[in-house]
Amino acid sequence: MATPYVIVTTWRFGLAASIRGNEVLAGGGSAIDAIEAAGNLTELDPEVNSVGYGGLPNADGVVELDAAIMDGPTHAAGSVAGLTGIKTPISVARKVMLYTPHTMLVGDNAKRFALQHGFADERLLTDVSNERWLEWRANQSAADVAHFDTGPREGLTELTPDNHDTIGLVALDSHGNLAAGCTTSGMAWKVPGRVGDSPIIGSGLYVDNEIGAAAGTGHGDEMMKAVVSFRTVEAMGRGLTPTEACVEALRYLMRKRPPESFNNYGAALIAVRKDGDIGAASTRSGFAAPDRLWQWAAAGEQVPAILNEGPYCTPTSLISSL
Ligand code: SD4
Repeated sequence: MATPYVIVTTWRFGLAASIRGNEVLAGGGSAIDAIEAAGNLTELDPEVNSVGYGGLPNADGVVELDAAIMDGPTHAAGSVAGLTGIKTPISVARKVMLYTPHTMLVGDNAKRFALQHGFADERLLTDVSNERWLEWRANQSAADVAHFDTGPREGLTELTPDNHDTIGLVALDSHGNLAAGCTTSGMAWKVPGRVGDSPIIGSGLYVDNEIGAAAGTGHGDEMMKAVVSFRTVEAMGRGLTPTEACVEALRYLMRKRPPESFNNYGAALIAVRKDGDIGAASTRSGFAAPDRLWQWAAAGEQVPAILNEGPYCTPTSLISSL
């Protein structure tokens, strides 16, 4: 019997991506094809300033992209980090999976690999992103702009409303197979060379074709310390619903890290189970600024294409309930 196909994605812009992925699934396409097509839609949209083309740059004004993709049936994965000049990093990640014996390529050599595979070298910084970067830089001290000269820093990366909004993607196809993806320009104004959670298998995304798939968005420097996507899938394997599993992984993260880690910034997860049940959870309703309302999108055979919100679990409520 055919499985009820479905795709789930992060953030408001995920709605258009989910609709795109759902078209692939409705045509009998594979989960991984749906993930790639959906991810590409967001990557190529210059209005989305946190993914692919039009993404906000690092402290040097260079757009550095992270992306990964994972296939359920083969348990294969591909990943790129610190990739410059290529508009569709999730497709490069898929080529890494298919055409190398490796899982992850970084920096200049990831770009070299992409060019060898026919990707075009293009300018990723739009005029809007460039303006935003110039504005940010004008308000920094020389030491801050240099970043590496500031000595050891207490606490966390400085967080602003600009810092985030990765697209995480999970899908189940009509053949009963799962896949996951994640693509981002990472934190705006990051230290050059910084790699977030998104391209890290188990952190930004994870799939077990017998259980389910999960993907994340949020404070990558924190999330990767708790391997949250792997935890979510593993929890579904123990019988939790997708939403319960996302909540459990976030609880673990917040129990391990100081509450201040989540003052300005959040962590959110989406998940799909092998039977088509879907869910999500976030540490807060808005990340860093009220206009960055946490929303997640879904579209599928039995799921209308809609944006969803919550559930939310604040550090204090979770910590006091432990
Ligand atoms: C990162 N996790 O690079 C990404 C950013 C993000 O919502 O998803 N923000 O840390």
